[in-house]
Amino acid sequence: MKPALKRTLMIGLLALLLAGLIAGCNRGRRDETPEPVSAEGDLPANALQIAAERGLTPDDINAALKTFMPSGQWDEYLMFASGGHSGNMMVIGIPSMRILKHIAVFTPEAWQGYGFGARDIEEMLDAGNVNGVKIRMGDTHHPALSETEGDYDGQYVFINDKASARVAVIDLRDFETKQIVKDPNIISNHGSTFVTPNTEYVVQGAQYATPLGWEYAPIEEYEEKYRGLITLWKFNRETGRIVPEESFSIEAPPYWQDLCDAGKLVSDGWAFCNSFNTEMATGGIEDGNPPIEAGASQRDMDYLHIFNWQRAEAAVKAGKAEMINGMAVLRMPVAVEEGVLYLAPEPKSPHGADVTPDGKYIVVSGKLDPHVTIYAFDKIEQAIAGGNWELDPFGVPVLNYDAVKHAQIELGLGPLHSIFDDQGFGYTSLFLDSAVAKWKVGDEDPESWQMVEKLPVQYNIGHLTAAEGDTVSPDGKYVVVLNKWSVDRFAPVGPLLPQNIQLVDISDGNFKVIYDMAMGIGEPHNAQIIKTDKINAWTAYPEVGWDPIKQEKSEYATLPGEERIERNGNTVEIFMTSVRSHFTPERVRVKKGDHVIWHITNIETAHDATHGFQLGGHNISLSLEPGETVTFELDVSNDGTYAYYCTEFCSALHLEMMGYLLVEP
Ligand code: RUQ
Ligand code: CUA
Repeated sequence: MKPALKRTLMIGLLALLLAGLIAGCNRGRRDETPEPVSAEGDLPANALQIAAERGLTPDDINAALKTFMPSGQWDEYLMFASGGHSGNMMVIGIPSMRILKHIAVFTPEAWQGYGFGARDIEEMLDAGNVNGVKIRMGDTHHPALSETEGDYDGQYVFINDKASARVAVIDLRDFETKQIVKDPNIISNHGSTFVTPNTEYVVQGAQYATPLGWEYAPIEEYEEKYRGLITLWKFNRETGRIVPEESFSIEAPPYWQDLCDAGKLVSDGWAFCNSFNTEMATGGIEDGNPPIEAGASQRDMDYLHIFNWQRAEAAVKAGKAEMINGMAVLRMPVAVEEGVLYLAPEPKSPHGADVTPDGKYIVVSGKLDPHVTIYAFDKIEQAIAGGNWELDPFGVPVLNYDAVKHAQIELGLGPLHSIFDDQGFGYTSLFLDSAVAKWKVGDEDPESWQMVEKLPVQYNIGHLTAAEGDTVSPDGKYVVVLNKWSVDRFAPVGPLLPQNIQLVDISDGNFKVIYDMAMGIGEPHNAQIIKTDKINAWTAYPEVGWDPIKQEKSEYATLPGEERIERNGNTVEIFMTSVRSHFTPERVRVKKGDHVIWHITNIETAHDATHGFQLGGHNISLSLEPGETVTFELDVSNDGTYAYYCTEFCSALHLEMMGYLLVEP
């Protein structure tokens, strides 16, 4: 056979193989729909037999029918759940509870090329470093979807890192982290992230008080030098970035600010954070002091922090803030003077503060109080207008409890967080009871706020979330409870057990657990659930040569035919492309001691045509989504022969998608 003919045949064969492979993957939704069963129709003859053999109860069958998603069909909702001390976030389909994605945020994840060489990502992670220490972990707690007029708009999601007081921005066009900001004045945050109704600001409450800038001060000087803080991170929707220069903080007493929620509709402009440890306990059991948990639980009341971010913004614009470590801070006396900051007593070690969908009430749960306490926003306004307060030791007005407290509902032990549905019910997690309390959201009549029923869940429950539940118009249908301590629910996998989620059906008056899901990673703190069709994610980047961090075409975009290796002294710059099933160039020759700048453009535009790139011996792992350009840099300090290859099984000839890095001595 002539070599030319042989080559043509080979290429033809390859093309066939590839076409077959691509056609073989049935990727869309179900294309031919068999007749669904009708309500009067018969079930397949063996349905009951299967159920009987598996020992299923009618409730089990009901649960299975409500959660099963036929192959290729999409879930109605997406849940964005924190991954806790994994430092990342998870996307889970509801009602199937299928895990769709881990989004790397604070912690490197090799499979998505996050934090293993990609230059822009390293720079972004470095923006979250603390005093020069590279921070490559996090403790994510509260995801917040961006909102327009108090409704999730599907554009962005934010999440905090409690451990180092950082906030991240994730763009929902590609579900990737775009920015990490570090608060320069606090070292931990918790009441974060929560957005104002038009995502003007991302609200962040501190947690453990330190001197501002966490500089050293003896713990004996706690009251004098340690402070709490509430930060309003300004968000620019057009650039998709938090703007630290336009952000500001409000100094607060060294009570430990906890969960926050922004006001909405009638209470727009205000935000609410509760606090615990108004005792200002600092522990020291080793010195014979009461342990922190006892010291911090002595008083009957802690303080709900009530602040007006619009007035704070105006005061900052009027030059009334002080710059502290590069951040505008409204000091406490100024915040009080400007009518920005108030406190209201709240029963025993509160945790969650949640604003009702109509913005009229704030529901506070005291961990050590069996009630939720409901504050009426109009009563808060009246107390403020009427000067109905006393001053706390820091000169902050404490509104009269009886004047602002509207109602209380006794729910059970250890209430933590509340969420709402579309039928006028609230749901509160009961940590100690391992249950969810359902209660009637009342009106001006305090007696109208009533306990309805309690649903036992199988673990100690922390947060709970509902479909579109933090918006001005919740959907109802589903509540997801986020648990700790799975004990005996799953087959043993060693002493470190998976943490868990349960799906609760609340449609049509139901109130039943219909799915148990192990997350497989760290504690799911909070989550938000959005309608899937509100999200318009890209299937490929808009142009070949895309820089996902800047969300524009990269200056290093390399098109077919432009591949090259340029040497300039000791610096070698590589412009590479990837396409099924090769990298070009396939041989990269450098010398020991060279500095290598390596750009790779995935020139594919097809849905799902991702290539990966790992370079043995160099800690490099990249993910090249269709159209993406990635750059990494290397100081080549060892000579030798190294292989780089594609990590995504992208075609039948994926194993051949490799090349050699030849480092001459
Ligand atoms: S926490 S279980 Cu939000 Cu970090 Cu309450
Ligand atoms: Cu590209 Cu495997």
